[in-house]
Amino acid sequence: MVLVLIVIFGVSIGLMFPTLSEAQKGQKTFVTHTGGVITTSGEVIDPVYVASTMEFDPMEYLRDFNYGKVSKLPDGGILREFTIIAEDDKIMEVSPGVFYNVWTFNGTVPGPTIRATEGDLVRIHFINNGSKQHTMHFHGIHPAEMDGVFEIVGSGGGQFTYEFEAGPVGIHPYHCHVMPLEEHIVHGLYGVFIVDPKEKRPAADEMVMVLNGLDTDFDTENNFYAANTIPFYYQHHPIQINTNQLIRIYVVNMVEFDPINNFHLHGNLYHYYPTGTDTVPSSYTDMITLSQTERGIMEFEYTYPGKYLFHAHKVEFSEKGWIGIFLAKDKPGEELVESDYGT
Ligand SMILES: [Cu+2]
Repeated sequence: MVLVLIVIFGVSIGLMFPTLSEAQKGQKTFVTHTGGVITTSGEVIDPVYVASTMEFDPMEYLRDFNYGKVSKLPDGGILREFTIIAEDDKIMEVSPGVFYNVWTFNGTVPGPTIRATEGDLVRIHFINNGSKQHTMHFHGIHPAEMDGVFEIVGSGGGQFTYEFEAGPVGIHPYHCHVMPLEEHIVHGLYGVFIVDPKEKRPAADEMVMVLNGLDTDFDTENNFYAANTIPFYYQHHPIQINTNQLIRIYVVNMVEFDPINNFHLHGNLYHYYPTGTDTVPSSYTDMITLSQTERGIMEFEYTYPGKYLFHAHKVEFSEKGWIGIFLAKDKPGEELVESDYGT
C-alpha cells in the first residue's frame, strides 16, 4: 500500500505564537521528486492563507452541526437524511510542510458531525467514491444489517443506505469498519454522531473535539496528535468563549496505535458525562482518560477572564500537537487577542 507523503522541510512545532503576517512570510515553494510544485503554508497552518489547498478549518468544524434534511414521516415522526461521500485520494497539509493522504467522509477529517434527536429516523445515503472498499459503522443501537461491518460498499461509486432510529441519547463515534481497520481509521474515516434528548440540554456554547493522531511515516506510531486534526491549531488560533457561560464539549478519542489519551483543562474543573448517556455526571474533575472511541460530554464555566490551556496530560501528545487555548472574555462580542494576557 503506497501512500503519498511528502515531507518537505523540518516541521516547526515549537510552542510559538507568530503573527499571521509572519506565517504568510514563511511560505516556501518546492518541487517534489515527481515534478509537482507545492507551496507550504508558512510557519502556522492557517486557512486564511492556504485556502487553495486547505479543505478543513478546525475553527469552523468546532461548532458545526449537521442536522440533515428534515421531513415529517406519515406517523408524525421526524426523518433526517444525510448524504455522506467517502474518498481516499485527498492530500492535505496537516502541519507546515507535511502533506498527508487523508481518507475522508464529505471531504474532511473528521467527517461531518451528524446530529439528531432521540427517536428520529436517521437515513444516511452513503456513496463510496474511493479506490478502496469502505463502510460507515455507527456506535449506538440499530439492526445488525445497519452496522456497517459485513455490508461492504465497493469502490468507485458503491452505495448503501443506512437507516435506524437515533439512540441512545449521547455522543457516539462513527467510522469505517473495513479491514485493516487501523489503516482506515488512522487515515481519517471517522466522525461524531450526537443524539440529543427529547427534552433539550440547557443552552450552552457547544463544541466538538475529536482527539486524533497522524502517522505520517506509516510506522504504526503517531507523529502528531491533535484536537480536530491540525496539531497546535487551537494554540495558534485560541477559542473565544465567554465567562459565566456554560461551555459544553462533545469529546471523542479516535487515536489509533496508542492505548490511551486524555483531556486536561486549566484553571477549572468540568462535569463529565461518559458517553453522554446519563443526566448525572460521573465526576467533577480537570482530567479524564479515554481509550479509543471512549467519549463523553464535558460541561464547565469560567469565572475569571483570561487565557487557559487545555491539552493531553500525556505530555508527549501535547508536545506533538494536542494542545489548545481558551480565551475567556467578560464581555460577549469582545474579541480578545492573546497579547491581552501575555504569552
Ligand atoms: Cu474504509
